[in-house]
Amino acid sequence: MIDHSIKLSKIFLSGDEQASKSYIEETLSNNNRLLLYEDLLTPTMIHIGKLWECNEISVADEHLATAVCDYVISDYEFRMVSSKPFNHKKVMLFGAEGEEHYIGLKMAAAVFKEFSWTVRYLGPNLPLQHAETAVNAWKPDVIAMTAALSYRLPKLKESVKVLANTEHAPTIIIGGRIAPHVMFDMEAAPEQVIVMPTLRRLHDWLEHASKGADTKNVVS
Ligand code: B12
Repeated sequence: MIDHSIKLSKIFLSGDEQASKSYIEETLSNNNRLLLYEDLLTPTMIHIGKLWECNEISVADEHLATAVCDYVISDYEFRMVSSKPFNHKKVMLFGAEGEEHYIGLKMAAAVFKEFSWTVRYLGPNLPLQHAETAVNAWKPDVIAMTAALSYRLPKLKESVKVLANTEHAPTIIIGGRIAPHVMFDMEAAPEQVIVMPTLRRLHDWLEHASKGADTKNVVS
């Protein structure tokens, strides 16, 4: 897929949404969400990040590529919308306070929908105080958060502490680029916190939960 992600990044950078869609349709022989998200779009955006880091593209270019990627996800989800009835599980997703990276979170929301969860997607950078209010009002079974940068860790820890202790005691899933580095925190974190670096891990967990397993205390 590496070649494909390099080619797709060029198309993203041209800003051509339709050409991006066509390239993806030609490249992926089946409609597999994880293949599209994990193996094509994510490496494409990582490549965009490398170009940006090396000053080969501008911040504006990177914004354009992100906008096209966002469009591709929305378009795919629009076409894949399921008529299956919702199950009774509720998930609230958002980016930790200060966190602007949301593409991975949007993908995670789609994976929950695939398993017929009722999804409330609140986007990036949700101030903790407002997250707490929303959780108390809506009482989700699961809160899924994303963070990308290591300096977000203190806010993430604080968020976990506050949200895990809300009345409904939701399970908290932490994803995003930061996830592989959150392990040190596990000892101190409440038992309902699960660190999930990838969408495949989330998919497996949801599959497990859909077979009747408790959504709490599932080893990540
Ligand atoms: C686009 C982008 C931006 C956009 C984001 C726009 C948006 N709408 O998301 C903008 C311009 C805002 C931005 C800003 C910044 N960015 Co930026 N950004 C990127 C870029 C190029 C792509 C991000 C992306 O969408 N990736 C694709 C998604 C799908 O990947 P992902 O988020 O990791 O998600 C995957 C998993 O982590 C997981 N996942 C993610 N969330 C969740 C949630 C759950 C529940 C689960 C289960 C899984 C999961 O699933 C996905 C698939 O596996 C990356 C490059 C990269 N390597 O990713 C840099 C990158 C992350 N950014 C970086 C930096 C430095 C910044 C800034 C600090 C730059 C600055 N000086 O202002 C700011 C910080 C802003 C902030 N306050 O958060 C660095 C981070 C370096 C580091 N040391 O960690 C990177 C790596 C670029 C680089 N190579 O240097 N960025």
